[in-house]
Amino acid sequence: MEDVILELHEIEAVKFGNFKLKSGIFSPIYIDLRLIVSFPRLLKLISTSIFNSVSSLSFDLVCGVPYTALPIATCISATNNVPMLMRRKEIKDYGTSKAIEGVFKHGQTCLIIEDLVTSGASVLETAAPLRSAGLVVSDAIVLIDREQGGRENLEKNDIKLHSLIKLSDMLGVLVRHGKVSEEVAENVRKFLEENQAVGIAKVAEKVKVKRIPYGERSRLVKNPTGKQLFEIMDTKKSNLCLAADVFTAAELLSLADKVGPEICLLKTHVDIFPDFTPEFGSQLRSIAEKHNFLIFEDRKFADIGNTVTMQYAGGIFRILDWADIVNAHVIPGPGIVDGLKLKGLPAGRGLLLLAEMSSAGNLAKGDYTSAAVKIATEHFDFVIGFISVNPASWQDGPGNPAFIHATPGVQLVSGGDALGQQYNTPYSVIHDRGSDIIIVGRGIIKATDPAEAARQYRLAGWEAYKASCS
Ligand code: 5BU
Repeated sequence: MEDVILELHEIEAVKFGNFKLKSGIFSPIYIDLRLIVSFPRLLKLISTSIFNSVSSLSFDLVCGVPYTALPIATCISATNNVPMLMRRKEIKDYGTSKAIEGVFKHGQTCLIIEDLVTSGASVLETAAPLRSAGLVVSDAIVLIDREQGGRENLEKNDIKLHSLIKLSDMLGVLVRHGKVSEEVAENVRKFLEENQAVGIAKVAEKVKVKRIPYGERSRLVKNPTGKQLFEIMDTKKSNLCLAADVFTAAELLSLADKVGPEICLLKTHVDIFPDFTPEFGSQLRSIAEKHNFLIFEDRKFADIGNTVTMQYAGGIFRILDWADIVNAHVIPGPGIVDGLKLKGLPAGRGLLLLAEMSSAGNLAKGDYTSAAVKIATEHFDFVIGFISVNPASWQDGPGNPAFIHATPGVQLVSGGDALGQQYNTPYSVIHDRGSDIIIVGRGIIKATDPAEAARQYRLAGWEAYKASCS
């Protein structure tokens, strides 16, 4: 490895000094491996060394973490005849909208290749969509491990990190060859020690409100459905709501049974279904009981109080009979909540108010969001929380912990669709933005294996929740 280390230093991919990092902190070392594409011989040497170091592992495919590791993965793939996959950093709204490009079979093993690991977050971001697509990801190989908590983080997520060079070893080699003084090396060692898991600590600082665990919050809730929702989340270790936007009621029932063990909530748009029958409600409720989740009809009521009472209880769909939770816009003023409450409260149902929306250019912000919070507070017995996107940014943060926040527009990679939907990752939604529930539709239902995709989203959402509790 000495050759690689010395060459990296030679091309100034590793520099010593005082560098301001993205996080704002100053680092005595700076590593920029993007440069290696300009040095084909070195790129080849790195790729060969990486491949040789994983010769005892068995894998069917390799996938580089975008972008710096892509040329390394490409070299390994082409030289050793191992097929490669590419993960998109953003899912585009045209073409096939796939998160993973390339040909693979369910159950194949994929080795992740990375250039530099600090907290391990980038490796996890690549592992999640691979796993959702049905691939097995158990190992990752990195050129340089900065030894700042990445190994431990990945281990917690069942990924073993193999590294070619540990930063501490690199320092040793450079000191031995007179490239840096012992004093500079010692300064770097001290910096690394003091900045363990720097990426994670940085995000934690941004969260304004320390989270109270879901189980404890259930005790603060008056409404029986709101209380039950927190309890289910706590019991099932799930803050995942499936947006089951499939084409038929039959498909929805089959999907609900498959994904049921992973979710706390199933969200419907019942007016989509051409095959809706009066039995739909009781069929879905029995699946919900079997797997212990609640049902949320995303009806988005928006009329005056009198009209919404009829829309809620009557018509073909008789939503009140089977949906534990519905939601409403606050555009008509508080009368809409009075109307829905008239029917919903005696039945023990709960209501979410739309305080924010996920779509680009939506008007639910500022005073509108504040009005939703005020109306909710005045109807604490019936309103259980909000549809929100960034409650941590609200003037008083997510507010009363009895209220739950559910956020749509979630995928494992950020991006959007052709019609204005905007996606954030589970970690961003739960940890950074202070929400409680991730609402995921196409990220799960379009996956090859929706049950496995749901498991990945559940784990991602739960990890983010645990990180924000600690
Ligand atoms: P997607 O496939 O994950 O984009 O589905 C999102 C779901 O959440 C879909 O059922 C929408 O109707 C719903 N949704 C939303 O996307 N944005 C909003 O602001 C609200 C609901 Br409210």
